[in-house]
This record gives sequence, structure tokens and C-alpha cells, in this order.
Amino acid sequence: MALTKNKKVLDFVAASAELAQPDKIVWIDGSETQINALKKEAVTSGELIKLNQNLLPDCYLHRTKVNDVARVEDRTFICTKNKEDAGPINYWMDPNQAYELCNEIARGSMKGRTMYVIPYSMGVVGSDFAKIGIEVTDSIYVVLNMNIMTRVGKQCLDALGKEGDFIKGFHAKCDVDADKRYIMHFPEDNTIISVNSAYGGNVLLGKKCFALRIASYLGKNEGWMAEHMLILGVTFPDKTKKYIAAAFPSACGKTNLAMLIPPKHYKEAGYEIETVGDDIAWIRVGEDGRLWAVNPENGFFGVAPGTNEHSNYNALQSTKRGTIFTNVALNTDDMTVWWEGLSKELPEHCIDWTGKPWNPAKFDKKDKSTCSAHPNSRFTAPAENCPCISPEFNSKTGVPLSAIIFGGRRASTTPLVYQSRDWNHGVFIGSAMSSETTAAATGATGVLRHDPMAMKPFTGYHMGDYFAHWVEMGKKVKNPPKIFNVNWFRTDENGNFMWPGFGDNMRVLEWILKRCDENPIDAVETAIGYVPNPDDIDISELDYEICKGKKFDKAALAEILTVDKEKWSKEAEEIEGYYNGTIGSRIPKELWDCLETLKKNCKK
Ligand code: GTP
Ligand code: SPV
Ligand code: MN
Repeated sequence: MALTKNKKVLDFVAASAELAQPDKIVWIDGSETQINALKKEAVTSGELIKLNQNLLPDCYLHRTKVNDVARVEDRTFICTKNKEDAGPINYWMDPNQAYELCNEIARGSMKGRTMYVIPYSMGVVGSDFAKIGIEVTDSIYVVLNMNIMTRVGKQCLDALGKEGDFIKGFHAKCDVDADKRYIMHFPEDNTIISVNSAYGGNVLLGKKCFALRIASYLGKNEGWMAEHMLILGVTFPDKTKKYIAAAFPSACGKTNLAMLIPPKHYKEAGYEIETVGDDIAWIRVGEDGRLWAVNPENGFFGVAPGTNEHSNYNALQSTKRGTIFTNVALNTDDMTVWWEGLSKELPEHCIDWTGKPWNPAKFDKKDKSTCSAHPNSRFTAPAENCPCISPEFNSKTGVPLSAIIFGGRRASTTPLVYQSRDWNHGVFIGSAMSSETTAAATGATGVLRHDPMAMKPFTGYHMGDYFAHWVEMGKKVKNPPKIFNVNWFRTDENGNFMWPGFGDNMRVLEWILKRCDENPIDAVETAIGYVPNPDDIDISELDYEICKGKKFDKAALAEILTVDKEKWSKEAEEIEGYYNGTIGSRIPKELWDCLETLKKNCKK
């Protein structure tokens, strides 16, 4: 039975049903009874595998089709009336053509299936930040994941009332045919259509489709920001707190930084980290002239491989109940899950992510095809499970930001950390970011590409206008956060990471926050911005072997703080090529000026 009298919602559901022709329509009310019944149904049909309920209560495993394991950037479209508004780096399709194409694909696709209507809120229901979406879908997996990742149920329809507007999301898995897979966004119509996929970011429409692509477009028009950022809080020994947001590209360390456990001597001194969000931040200007951020999500869709007790204890703990695992391995000895990097010992009896028995004897770290879990396998875990979840997680106002950090996967050139000279220079640094591609999207991995503000795949409009929006936001904030860039991924000539990373990133956060003090700690001015004096990064009690007995020491630190003008001169040329050749005319003058300064500084 329909759960609302909102005519726009009823019309959208009716039109979706008329198109897809499901046998049945089920409204998701968010009740435990209904969710449990759906889990049971999915286990019976084989869509979910029930895991060991003693060790992993209320946890399930799902395997996708092998052609459907990651976001598909080349099949993700921004459909604006004018092609120029989608900009030079989004795939574009004419809205009429896109609707027609998708309607054709979706027509009758839910025959013999049930269409679920999911009312959900991005953000705390009823808060100023919150926005409501309705996703219709023929996938129980989507219902159950959305129920973890967002706030789902009748209260969202109540918040909408009789007249309220919402983001329309239509998802039909169809035949999961990769050749007919489309993820379409209509920012001018507040509409998303996804067909022929049943994987994560392609189908959990509240996440990347709504909370970044559509929301970034809304943010530009309404004066706020939707960013691919984690949000964390730091408690200092004197019990004061500061908050940081950080944008790293997909699978480049947001979940890990957001849940960081400080080194022992920091903990003993009284430092603590709390997690507000691990993937998305919605940011507004507060009355106090600062930027305030909320995490619009309600769970974590985190990368499984590499997650273990040491690298990310808090993430691992978050997956211990009420979690759906996607494309990890099944340990058949005890019906638990496994993935590469979970433990040093390999399990003897596993079914790999494709559903075949796995042979640990053939496992070769360097050959992804021998892995038991897909490199982009994920866990969908409720945020409330996280041991370090912030008390501000459900705050209606969000948290005030002291710092914004950009970062990418750069084997060379980019130092461990540096600070921009001011807001616009920070925007320039974000706009000029490059990072190596990862398994989070289909295509080759390890390829260096531009990924401005970690938003290349997620900006719902022209990238040049997006840069201009950042510059405009800077004019609106009296007390803007300081902007930094970090790189945890510098490698030596043997390809080994030169910085220990993970919990030890606390050492860099400490410097960053000292730079945000009213009386900031000194720094060295370089061609690219401010870098730390090597003495100001605490490397005490650090036991990290870079390679074959070579320990991390002051010399190693100095090396990863180096700014090589020759390399940066080439980088500046490269950025100029990207600005001129790819993004083009809509880049604001403020950023061109920063590029000129960088070029000049590198020649000095
Ligand atoms: P999305 O969910 O795709 O947006 O990714 P994310 O940015 O949250 O990435 P996540 O934290 O899950 O990290 C992905 C990968 O980066 C994992 O393989 C981690 O082991 C690795 N990683 C994270 N932090 C560090 C670090 O400080 N150093 C090194 N060397 N690797 C890291
Ligand atoms: C990412 O790829 O940045 C993710 C996973 O966070 S997905 O939701 O699939 O986009
Ligand atoms: Mn992400």
C-alpha cells in the first residue's frame, strides 16, 4: 500500500510501474520486520548467503556477476540540455535521447519481479541539510544496502509532506548486460536512471549519483558544496576538538584516515580520532563565517582488501554485525569471510568471489587473477557499528572545518604534506590533483590521471564552473579552513612505500592542525606552498622498515618532504596542458594566476 499522499511521489511510482511492469509493488517502510523478511527471501533465492550467525550476526555475502564489479565511468552520463553544461570531462547525452534509450531498455523489465519503492533521506531527517530521494528498484540487494547506507522509511515520506520535492531514482537490473548498462543523470530534472547493473555505486542511487553528481549541481545553484570527502574529528590532550575534511580519489585512503587509530604515545598523551564520515561531505557556510560539514550517509561502503586488525581496526569492527559483504571470499570452514590482507595465513577452504573453490597454493600477490576476493570487493556496514563514530554523527548542524586536505596516489613529485598559501591557492592545488587509477572503477589500474578534488567521476556539471564555484565559496567564508595536500603513496626505486601511512598519518594531521592554530607553527615556504620543517613532524617511536632493513628515519622524512623544482616545473607544464587542452575557458582567473605563480616559482 502506498505510504504517502504526495502526488508527485505517487505519479513517479505509477509511471515507473507502467514502464517496467512489475508483478507487484512493495513500499519499504523501514521496519525491522519487513527488512528481515526481505533478507530471508534473498537467502532462499540465493541472492544472499547467510554467514556464521554466531561470529557475524546478521551478516550476509553477495556475489555480483563477473561483468559488474565496479563503477562504469564510460557508461555514466550527465544529460543536460546543453552539452557544454556537462562540461569537457563528463560523458554527455541529450536528455530526450537518454530517456528514450533507457525507457526502451527498462520497458517490461520487471515482469515477474517486484518493484520496491525506497523512500530515503540523505542527511538526518528533518535537518536543514537533508534531502529526500525515492529509489524504485527490482533488487532486494539494493533495498538492503540502501537501508544501511541511508536513512530509509516512512519518516522520509512524512518529512516530504503532501507537496515536497525529491530526487527521482529509477533502477532496473534488467539482464545485467554490460553492453546495455547506463547510469544516467538528469540534473535539470532531479532524476537518475540506472539500468543493467546490480553493483554498488552504479545502483545505490543515494550515494555517488545523488549525494555527489546531482547534489554538486544543486550546491552550485544554491551556494553549498557536495564533495568526495571524509570528515574526522581530532580531540587534543586538553579535550578541545577540531574537524578536518579530506578528499582522496576512490580507494585512496578516505575510510582509513577517517577511522585512524593514533600511535600509542599520541593515545597516551590524550589524542583521539572520531569518524563523522568516510566518503561524502555536504558543506555549507555557517552563521559564524566558517564552513560546516555533514556526512549525508548512514553507513560505510568500504574497500575490503587490505582491511585488517592493524591497518583499520575500526572498519573491521564495523563489519562484525548487520553487514553485507560484496564479492569477498567465503571461508567454508566456518562460514565467515576472507579477503587478501585480512590475515597473513591464507584460509585452506575458500570459495572465491566468482563462486569457485579457491586454491591458496596458486595465490600470487602480484597476479590479481589469483585473488580470492575481487580487488574492489566491499563491505556495507552501519555507521553505528564503528567504535570511533563521532558523537556529532547525527548532528543537524554538522561540524565546523578547520582544515581541508586534498590527496592522491602519487609515486613521485608530491611531498608527504604541504599547505596552500591561501584559499584560492588551495583551490588551485585541488584542481591540479592527479592520482593513479584504482579498482573502484572499471579499466586499467595504476594509470596517473587528473582527478580534480577527487571529483572527476562525480561532478554533475562543467568542471571549470565547479572550480569557479570553489572560488566563489571562498568569498563567502570569513574564516575559511586552511587547505593542505598530502601524499601517503610516495615510493622508492624498488616500488616500496616510503611513508608508513595508516595510523602514523596522525603525525601529519598533528602538523596540519598546528598550522591551523591562531599562532601557527613555522613552516618552510617553497615553490608549491608551505612544507614542514623536518623537525616538526614527530617520528618518534616509529618502527617502519621501508625495504630490507632500511628503517624510516629523519633522512627518509627529509626525502619525502623535498620539493624538486625540476619535477614541479614539468608538473606545472602538465597542469597547463590540462587546463588549456581539457578543461578550457571556464577556469576562473584566480586559478590561472596560481598556475603562473607556480611556473615562476619553479624557475627561481
Ligand atoms: P572509496 O570508498 O573507493 O571512495 O575509497 P577510500 O578513499 O575510502 O579508500 P580506502 O580507505 O578504503 O583505501 C583503499 C586502499 O588504500 C586500501 O588498499 C588501503 O590499504 C590503502 N591505504 C589507505 N591508507 C593508506 C596509507 O596511509 N598508506 C598506504 N600505503 N596505503 C593506504
Ligand atoms: C568510490 O568508488 O569512490 C566508492 C565506491 O566509494 S562506489 O560507491 O561504488 O562509488
Ligand atoms: Mn568514494
